[in-house]
Amino acid sequence: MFETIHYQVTSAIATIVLNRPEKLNALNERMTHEMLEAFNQAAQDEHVRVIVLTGAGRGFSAGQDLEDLQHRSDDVSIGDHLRRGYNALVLLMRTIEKPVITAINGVAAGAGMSIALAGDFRLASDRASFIQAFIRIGLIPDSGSTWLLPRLIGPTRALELMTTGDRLSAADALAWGLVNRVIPAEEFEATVAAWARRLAEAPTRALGLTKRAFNQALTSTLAEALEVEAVLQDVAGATADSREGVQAFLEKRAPVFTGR
Ligand code: LHQ
Repeated sequence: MFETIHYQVTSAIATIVLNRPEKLNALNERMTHEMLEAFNQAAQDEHVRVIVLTGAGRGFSAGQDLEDLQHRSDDVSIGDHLRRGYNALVLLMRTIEKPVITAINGVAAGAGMSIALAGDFRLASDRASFIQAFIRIGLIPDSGSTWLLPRLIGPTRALELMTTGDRLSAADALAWGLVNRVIPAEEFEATVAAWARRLAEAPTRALGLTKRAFNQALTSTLAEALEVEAVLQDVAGATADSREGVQAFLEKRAPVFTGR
């Protein structure tokens, strides 16, 4: 049973809701570990074909719970705290071979912003905003922000956000390429659900393999990327969904993908 998050699977969509709204879903140790557990469950559940992560209330996540941090016993260093929790979580989100939507309903600050960035599809409400809050408390960006942010918005803008801790609006996040869409708050839930449904009906294996090839290519040479494509295309080409896609095209009908 989860205490700090809600986890629900409906129609092949796993939804994880961060649920400490009174603290803008600030992350304590329990919450980070429950998120890890939920993502692992979703990864292993063959009925799940897409994962949505969002926040309850007016925030997505305000990052590390600073009260919790202050009361932390000193036998675990901050580095180990990161290694055991946030680092594992962000790596899992990026390597799960199912699409992950981060539905950013409100403010995403510190590690909360890093986790928002780790989604494959980042959908923001027009009430969302983004803060590299680390510098405001004398820390450096963590939980993947140093790697993810410059790749999404370029080094100039990334370093400015990291060193000023200034708040980025949803509109600027869209203009800078940090999010896929900005959606009016009243339409947010329905629009996220429509994106999730579309992804849940897509060829899941091919989506997962695309994610693997895409992520590997971010750190490889062209020659390496071409080889990864060739290897993974063998795998994709042998799936039932690929056979169905070709068959449906030839029969001039819409394909029905099963995720296998
Ligand atoms: C909070 C928090 C919070 C506790 C709002 N903690 N209560 C670092 C170190 C070690 C290990 C691992 O990782 C990290 C990575 C990090 O994430 S470092 C960055 C940590 N996060 C921050 O520094 C952000 C702190 N929060 C804020 O600056 C503001 O709350 C923002 C700008 C996010 C939102 O501002 P407002 O909309 O004005 O809301 P608020 O400040 O009034 O917050 C609402 C409540 O939530 C409030 O409690 P209260 O009892 O007064 O109603 C806040 O104290 C609480 N809260 N963030 N991170």
